[in-house]
Parts: sequence; C-alpha cells; structure tokens
Amino acid sequence: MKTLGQFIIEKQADFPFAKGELSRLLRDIGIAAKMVNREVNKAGLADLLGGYGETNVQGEVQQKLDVYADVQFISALQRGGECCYVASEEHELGIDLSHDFVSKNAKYIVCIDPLDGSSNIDVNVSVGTIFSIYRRGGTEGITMANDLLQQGKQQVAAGYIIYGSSTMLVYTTGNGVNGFTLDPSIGEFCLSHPNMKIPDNGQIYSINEGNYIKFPQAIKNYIKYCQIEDAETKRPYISRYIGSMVADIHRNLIRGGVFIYPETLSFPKGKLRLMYECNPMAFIIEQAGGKATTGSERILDIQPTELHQRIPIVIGSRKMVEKVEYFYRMECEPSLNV
Ligand code: P6P
Repeated sequence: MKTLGQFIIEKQADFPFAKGELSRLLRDIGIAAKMVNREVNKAGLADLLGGYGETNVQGEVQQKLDVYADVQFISALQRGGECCYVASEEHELGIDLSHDFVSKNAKYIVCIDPLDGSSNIDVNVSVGTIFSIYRRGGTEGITMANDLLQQGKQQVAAGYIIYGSSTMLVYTTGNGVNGFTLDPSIGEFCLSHPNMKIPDNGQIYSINEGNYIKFPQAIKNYIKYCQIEDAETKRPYISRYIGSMVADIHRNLIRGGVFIYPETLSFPKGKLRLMYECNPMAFIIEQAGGKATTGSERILDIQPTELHQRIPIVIGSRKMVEKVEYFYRMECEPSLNV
C-alpha cells in the first residue's frame, strides 16, 4: 500500500518548479488529521463531547472537539512553516503566521473548517475537516483583498478528512482526486481510492427537506420531480441527508448524487461558507468530473467579498446538477418544457 507521504513525494514530480513546500504543507495537514482522528474516535470516553460553552464567529455553539481540531490544525501549520496565514471557521479574522520566523517566507494560505458537522459528534455521526490552499498574492504583508479573497479557481489544492466508519483523507492538487484510508495499525494514510471519479448521473438527492416551505419554488419543483415515478430516469430517487456536508458529498462522490443547500428564508444567501466549505468541495468534485454551482453560477468563479460569506450550493453528479439548474431556469422562464 502506498502511503500519503510516498504519494505526495511521487506526485511532486508533476510540479517541475515545486521545491517541496506544498508537499510539506499537505504532510502537516495529514499529521493534524491523525491527531484529530484520535480524539474524535474516543470523544465519548475523553469527556470531549458536548459544548465548549462559547460561540464562534458564526454564532454557532462550539463543541469541545471543534476547538480541539482548530488548535491542532493551526498548530501543525504553524510548526510546519509552509503556511503564512490560516483562515478558520472558528476565527473572525484568521491567524497571520507570517510574523513567525519559521513562516515568514511561507508561500501558502490555508482556509479551513476544522470540524464540519460538529453538531453530529454527540450522536456518533460522521464529521469532517475541509481545507483549501492558495498561494499568497504578493511578498508584502498579507491583505484580505490580495491574498485571502481569491476565487476558488485559484486554489492550488483542496481536500477533506472524513472521520467515519473509517477515516479517509481525500484531496486534489488539480490533477485528479485521490483518497487515502487511515490504517490505525501503522498510523498512516494509505492510498485506497486512486483517481476518484463521481458518476455522471445518480439516483441520490441530498437536501434538508425539513426546510421545504422555506425553499425557492425551483427547489420545491425539483424535489417533486425526484419523487415522481419514471422508469426511464429511475425515479423516484433516493433521499439521503446526514446533515454533515463532508459525509453527504463523500457518499455522492462514490455512489453518484446531488447535494443541495439552497438559499432559504432563514439563510437568504445559503448556509454553507464559500471559502472553506463550498470552494474546496467544488474543486474536488469538478476534478472528479462533477459540477458545483449556486444553481446558476459556477462556484469556483465567484469573487469572494468577505471571509465568512455564505452561498447556495448545488454539487455532485454533472447531469443531476444540470437538472437542478434547469429547474432554476424554468422558474425564471416558465415557457421551457420540462
Ligand atoms: P442543516 C453542519 O452544521 C453544516 O455546516 C454542514 O456540514 C451540513 O451540510 C449543514 O450544516 C447542515 O445544515 O441546516 O441541514 O442542519
């Protein structure tokens, strides 16, 4: 079995001018992932369940493991010296590491959701980490406009770790998607899913139907479309919703399907965050042959305006995403035949 470290070094040759910085940065993320995995796996025993008593910048109650994961990833990036700035879901302004001697010439910026879906921790449902890597814009100080608010298509790498029945790290550097499963017996991520591709079509739709009355009409119409009997398109489709973005999208990456978190009356701009949830997942899914839009606009083309901005997301099998886009257009152009 090829380990993550061996694979990263081997693929480094794909980047003729690479001097190993990105490889070391991915290694640092892999180390933090193993530390978080250890605590997630024993959360119930190590009194790491439950709330931390604080709320994060999103106004969400921080779970103890959220805070632990945030500390582990930031510390690993700080020690590694390849990252000059970390934008985390858990911090309003992010952490400028470029003042540290070890990171003063670091070339990369990391946007991260240290523990996504953390409200599921106490009920033992899969949670995940999502990360996105950019090059810093210039050699001067880190600025929001020049360095942080880059479009998703500027990412040099993106990935996620899913802490589930097994722990996997899935990432892309723009040359396809590869999945690594943690082998606890040797403490290494091993290549288990080379060159991952999402099926072009699927029968799974993933959306929180509890919000149905808050959805735009186009999404209400699409949900009804999924439920209508039609042998040719294998409908009714299967509804699967875990409530953990990493777990829902990982399942669809393997089985085929579409994940939708649209604009709603409660979240008029959508709930999920552009910089450290939607952009990295969009990069991965596009690299796996799928599609990721807001329902009309390609996510990787969006020009960010703020670090924690939220957007609607329709992501997964290309044909399923295109069908949702069709319902949005039809809502705008009712003359279109279904
Ligand atoms: P809802 C978890 O809190 C999260 O950020 C994503 O992981 C998940 O897809 C979504 O929110 C679930 O939101 O409103 O359906 O509970």
